[in-house]
Amino acid sequence: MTPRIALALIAALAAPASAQITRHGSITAAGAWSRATSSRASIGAGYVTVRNTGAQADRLVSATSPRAAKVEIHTMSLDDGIMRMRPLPNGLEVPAGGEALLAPGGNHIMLIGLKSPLKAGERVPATLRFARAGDVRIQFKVVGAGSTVAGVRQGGHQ
Ligand SMILES: [Cu+2]
Repeated sequence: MTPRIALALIAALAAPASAQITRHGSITAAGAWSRATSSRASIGAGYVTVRNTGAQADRLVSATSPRAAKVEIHTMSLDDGIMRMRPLPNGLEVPAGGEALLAPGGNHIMLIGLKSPLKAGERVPATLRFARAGDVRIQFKVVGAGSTVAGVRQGGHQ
């Protein structure tokens, strides 16, 4: 891959994440985004990068959104060649001075029981609850369903 193509790819990957940054205490949530859902979908996934500038580890323990009946913190793993997702019972650690990446193919925020489809261009509010930093409000910027940021198909849940 030439450097020029690599740069273009990085730009494409970063595009939906260019949006906004929310800071609360030592926790920063940046580039929250989600993919538009079909009219019949009852679930959606949210992605965000969480940074911890504090001296102690923090933990994303739960999340809520007015747009979903329930919100879970999920991880993804390969199970017999099929990507499956499951809730993280103890949430997700954000190491001191480090970050937790919630991205396609890996950890993500699962919006369950969508009250209405996620539409491209809108911003879906959510609150991330951290063990130390408390509540951090974010907005998932919804991008078109066709913009496959990482080309990951989601398994499980069906
Ligand atoms: Cu999930």
